[in-house]
Amino acid sequence: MNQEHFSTVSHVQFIGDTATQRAGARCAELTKSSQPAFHHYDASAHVEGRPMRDHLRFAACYWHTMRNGLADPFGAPTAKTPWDDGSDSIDNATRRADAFFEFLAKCQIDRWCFHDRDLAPEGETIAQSERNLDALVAHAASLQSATGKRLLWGTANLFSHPRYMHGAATSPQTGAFLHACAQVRKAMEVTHALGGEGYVFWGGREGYDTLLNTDLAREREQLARFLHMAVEHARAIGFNGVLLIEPKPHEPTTHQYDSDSEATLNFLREFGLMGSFKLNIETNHATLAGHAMEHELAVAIAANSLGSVDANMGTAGLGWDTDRFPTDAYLTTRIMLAILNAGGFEQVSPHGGLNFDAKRRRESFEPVDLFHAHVAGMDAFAIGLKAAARIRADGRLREFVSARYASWEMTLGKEIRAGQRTLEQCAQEAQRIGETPIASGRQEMLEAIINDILFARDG
Ligand code: XUL
Ligand code: CO
Repeated sequence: MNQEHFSTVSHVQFIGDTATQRAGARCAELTKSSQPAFHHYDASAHVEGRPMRDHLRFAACYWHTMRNGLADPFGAPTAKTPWDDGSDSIDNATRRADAFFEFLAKCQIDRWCFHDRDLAPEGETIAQSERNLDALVAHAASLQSATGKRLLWGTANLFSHPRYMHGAATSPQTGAFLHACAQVRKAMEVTHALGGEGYVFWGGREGYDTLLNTDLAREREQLARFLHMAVEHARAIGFNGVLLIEPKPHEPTTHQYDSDSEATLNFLREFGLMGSFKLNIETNHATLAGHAMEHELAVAIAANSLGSVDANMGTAGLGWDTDRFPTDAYLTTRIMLAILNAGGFEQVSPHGGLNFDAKRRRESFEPVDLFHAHVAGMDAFAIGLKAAARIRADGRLREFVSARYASWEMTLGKEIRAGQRTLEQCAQEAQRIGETPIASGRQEMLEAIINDILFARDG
């Protein structure tokens, strides 16, 4: 990198850094001078025998971090981006990439994610768009080798251009479908060229605004065909990364066909795609679907289909996909508990990670806020990871759950599960044993146990 774009942020200190071992005083000083600092995340510190870096596998996203001017439906962009002249030139796109990789290095984030159109400007023709993308991919490849950063996943933006207003794969017109094929073919190839660990499909407009003008059955079939074609192409080019679908119920559409984990898994099963895709679960999408994030994770994990996580959070009661940075430590604890209980990313999805699909608030417009925001999210996940490990080490939760299902581990329960008992036999058994004692679910007790583990008692 020739030029420093974030000169005000020399580098983000972290508590394991030898220069900052005596973290308390140093952190206070850094906070005073408004320099961001890690208070909980220490990349090389071990939790459950593995460095935090490997547990959390953080990624920053290009679209919010580099391309989101922080406009909202009522107001102009506010973000200060001194490296960006606002033009669609390749020079400008190259400077942005430099700034982004400098940011990754200073913020100690090992991975990144992008859409084709955030990285390089769309041209007048497909060929021009591809040349633009090639130029930026070549630059990103050199930045990756200079910095050791890795691509978690790439994707194609099939929702911004007016041609996709009725959908991309699910458009009523073949023209949009064909353009989507061209974009996905290229985006997948460059993801592969950059060593991407995954490729994401988020169906932003793959749904409907009104059923009055929509043939839902036909559109779902189109989407399935498109995904089959994408799988065949991935195999043909030798891309062995994980293919991911990112469920979301709505926004911008009234209804999106991959609305939540269960609906998406049903869709994949119905169209013979189950073995080819895993899910990229996003917290704010879970919220919009009316689910807890841990519900979406549990559904995906139960189907051996958790692929990756878009780490953000919504705003209670607002109903928008506000994509806030995930600073809620209870939320991160629940997420990390689900992931650790499933064996960690290493076991459940070695190509997965925590991608900050998150944007700063419109009022947090200074470049240094990019650091404050990511550091806050990383620290919250470090807190969540350590808290989840403490909950697991404590063991009371796990013991309670296994005790709750104990009768299913006895001979009769095992035989029923194995399909060795008929309904008739079970009915006779019920008559023989009569009513059995029922145990309490003890939800409040369990919630108190978690508080007890998470928060130190006085004195
Ligand atoms: C939109 C969203 C996307 C996907 C990638 O809500 O989450 O940014 O993550 O297309
Ligand atoms: Co997302």
